Amino acid sequence: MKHGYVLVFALAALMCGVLPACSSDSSDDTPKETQDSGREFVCPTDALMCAWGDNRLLNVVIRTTPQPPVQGQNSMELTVTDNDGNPVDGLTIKINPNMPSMGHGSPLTTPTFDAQGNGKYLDTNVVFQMGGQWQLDITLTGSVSDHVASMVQVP
Ligand SMILES: [Cu+2]
Repeated sequence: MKHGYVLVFALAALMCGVLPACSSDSSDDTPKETQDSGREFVCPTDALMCAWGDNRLLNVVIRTTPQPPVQGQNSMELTVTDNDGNPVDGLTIKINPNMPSMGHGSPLTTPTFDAQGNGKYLDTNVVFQMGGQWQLDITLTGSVSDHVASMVQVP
C-alpha cells in the first residue's frame, strides 16, 4: 500500500470518467484514505500527490514548481503532518530521486530539504535529468521517522 493515495487518486479519476454525476460535486472527487487512527486524510486538490509513510506515522503532501514536474530542475515543497493532522517540524528530510528501471539516481539534486516552519520543507533543486518514471525516495528522520517512495512520471 505504499502508493495507496496514488492508486486511490487514479481510481477516482477513472470513476469520474464513467460516472457523469461525478463532476457535479468536486469535493467527492478528493482522494481519501482512512488511517489506522481512524482519521481520514484528504489529499489537497492543489497537490501533485500525497503519501502516507511506510511506517504509517507521517503524511506527506508533495507539491512541485512547475507542477507537474519537468525534465531538468524543479522545486519541491513537502507539507508533513502526523496522524492527528498536526504539522511536524524539526525533521531532517532527504530525497534520492532515482529511476529503478534504469538503476541510476540524480547526482545534481540537492539531497536535503530546508525547513520552512509549520510542517513545510523546501528543496529548490530536484533534478530529473531525463523523462520517464522516477521514484521519489524520501526519508524523514527526527522525533518521528518515516519513509516515502512515491512514483512520478516526468514527461
Ligand atoms: Cu533514466
